[in-house]
Amino acid sequence: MRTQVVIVGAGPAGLLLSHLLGLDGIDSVLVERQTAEYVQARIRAGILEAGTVELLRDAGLGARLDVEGMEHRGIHLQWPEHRHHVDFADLIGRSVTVYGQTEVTKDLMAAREKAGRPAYYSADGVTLHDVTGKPSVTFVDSDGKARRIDADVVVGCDGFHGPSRASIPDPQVWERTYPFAWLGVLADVAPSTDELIYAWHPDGFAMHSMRSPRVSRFYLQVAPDEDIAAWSDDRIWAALSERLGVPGWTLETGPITEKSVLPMRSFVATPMRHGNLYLAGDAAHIVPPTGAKGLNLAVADVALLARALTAAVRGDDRLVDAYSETALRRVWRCTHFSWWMTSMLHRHGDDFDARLQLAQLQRTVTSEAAAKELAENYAGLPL
Ligand code: FAS
Ligand code: PHB
Repeated sequence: MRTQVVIVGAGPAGLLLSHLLGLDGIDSVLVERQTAEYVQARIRAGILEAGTVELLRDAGLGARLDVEGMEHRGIHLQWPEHRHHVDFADLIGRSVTVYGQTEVTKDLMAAREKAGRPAYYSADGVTLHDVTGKPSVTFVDSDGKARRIDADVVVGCDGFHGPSRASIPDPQVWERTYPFAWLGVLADVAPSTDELIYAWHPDGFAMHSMRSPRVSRFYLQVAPDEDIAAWSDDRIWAALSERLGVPGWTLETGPITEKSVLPMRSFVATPMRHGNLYLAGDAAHIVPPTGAKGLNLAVADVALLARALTAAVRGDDRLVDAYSETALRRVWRCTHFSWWMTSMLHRHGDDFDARLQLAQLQRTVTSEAAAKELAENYAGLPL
């Protein structure tokens, strides 16, 4: 089989890249290790930056988002006895939208189906070949048939554990693992808050997010090697009530439908291009989810790369030649912001560290300049 762009990985980055290239008349083929059902069901990000919402709308993917997405003016920052709203719309004129990654993936999959763009799911043994010359990708398809796809370009959208990054010789890698993880909880209960609550607490960080007016999403800071079996539903609700509680406020509880432990790391690998191989999304970088950047950064990479590949097909290589350097400027900005939010809100170190964190929180909610810095980074810098 031959195509212009073969995309390894059909998560949000791969699916969106395929869609954007298709809008510009560029053919692509997606090759995904898992089943479509598995990819679609993975519970991950929940917040879309203003720029991400605009891009999805402009790409014809905004119909359900405009009906089911919940626009939020800002977030609540909290520590014991104190809860402060940081209003992004007032501060910088931009907001964020709550719309789960599962919904974005569902919309992207429906668009791919409708456009009839080819995708191989349940592909085994995906291997990249000759990425600096005439690239190809080989694999065994779901019927057990060996396949080879020849392409002008290969794009690795295969996440942190995919094979594409390994095809870049001598990458420079930066990594920071954190001394804690998140216990993620999904519950069939109406949110007890209008907008997200990020709570610093002596017992550990907690967050109240949501997915719809009837489904809430929570996170609890736990040990990096936490055994999820140690967290009964009762223990989860008790910890969330304690860490999120402020005088006069009650956390509503309900049936927990999913719980999982999510490791926390910062990771950046450069370059994001090697010959005719490009990386986008988690294949090149990972941020701790405290800043709600992971999915949005993947979208930003893909928006940049789609424009660059389209220009290259039309004979102008300036954007593809600048892709890695341009993408990495935003990657490092988002890596810093995610590290900053994570370091400010999670209990680690000693009491001196705790006082520094509380001082930073106090500064952020009382200084317009400090609040604007958070707002600009959280709502997202212009794409
Ligand atoms: P993805 O990892 O989503 O997609 C990569 C795709 O490549 C997958 O479908 C995978 O199956 C496929 N693949 C891997 N190896 C392959 C191979 N050998 N051959 C073919 N295909 C292969 N971000 C937030 O902002 N908030 C959150 O709360 C949050 N929670 C997260 C929880 C978890 C458990 C994880 C892992 C990430 C979370 N993230 C969160 C970050 C997440 O949203 C990512 O940023 C986002 O999924 C990035 O999208 P992709 O780059 O497409 O990578
Ligand atoms: C989520 O709703 O899953 C979510 C929201 C904000 C974050 C991380 C995750 O920073």
